[in-house]
Amino acid sequence: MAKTLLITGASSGIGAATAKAAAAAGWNVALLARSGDKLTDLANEIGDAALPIQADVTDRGEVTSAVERTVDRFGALDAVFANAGTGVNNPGIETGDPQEWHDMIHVNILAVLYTAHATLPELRKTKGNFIVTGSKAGREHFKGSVYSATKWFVHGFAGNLAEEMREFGGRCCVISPGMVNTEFFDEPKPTKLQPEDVADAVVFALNQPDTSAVREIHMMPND
Ligand code: NJP
Repeated sequence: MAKTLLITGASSGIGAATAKAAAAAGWNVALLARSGDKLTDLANEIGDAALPIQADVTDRGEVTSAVERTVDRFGALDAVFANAGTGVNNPGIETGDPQEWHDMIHVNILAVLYTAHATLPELRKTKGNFIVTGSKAGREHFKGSVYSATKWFVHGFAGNLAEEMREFGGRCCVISPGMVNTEFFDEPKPTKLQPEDVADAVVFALNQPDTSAVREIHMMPND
């Protein structure tokens, strides 16, 4: 029977590319994001293996109900890709906008916790895999960057969650890319790293045998 992967931030970029790559590798995919039309188009492209679920990951109730719908449709949950994220660059704390800090902390930190909280009971049953999108910015320091600080949280959390999941045979991996060619930035940035490259790395982590736990994948544009 096909295994099932729930992806947050599936409407574009890394999440959409991972949905296609995982489906091509034989996984069922539950697709979460706020942009329902984009999810419907993606699900139509993938076919019966895809379940589009419009959900805001900062709403705990919507995350919980998305997990229930996924298990109702596919029978189990074998893996999660907590990938939804948002970022605003500003030159420093003195000039930063506290509302933007709030939004980044809500999506990049709290929503990752909500996603883990809602999915762990299912992943415990399947000895599943929780993969989360960190960042090169979560391994280095940048002047006044709240975005970078949220990704440092993600890296710390992933390591601790890996230890928690290990107790029931589960696994946790953090993917930390450098700059990727997605809609993440208001203006396109010059980078060679493509969302499909990151998607292939996620599928690699997903398809490890039971004997192996890939804990972190750090990848950079080859330029
Ligand atoms: O960007 P983009 P990426 N509820 O903008 C979703 C990290 N990263 O693929 O809700 C639900 O194409 C949004 O969906 P929608 C980055 O931090 C990137 O590059 O429809 N979903 C969309 O599907 C992030 O964690 C780079 O607007 C919400 C997705 O998030 C991850 O990669 C480098 C949401 C964003 O897709 C994917 O970003 C790096 C909400 N409240 C790490 N808010 C890079 N691109 O260079 C947002 O190191 N989304």
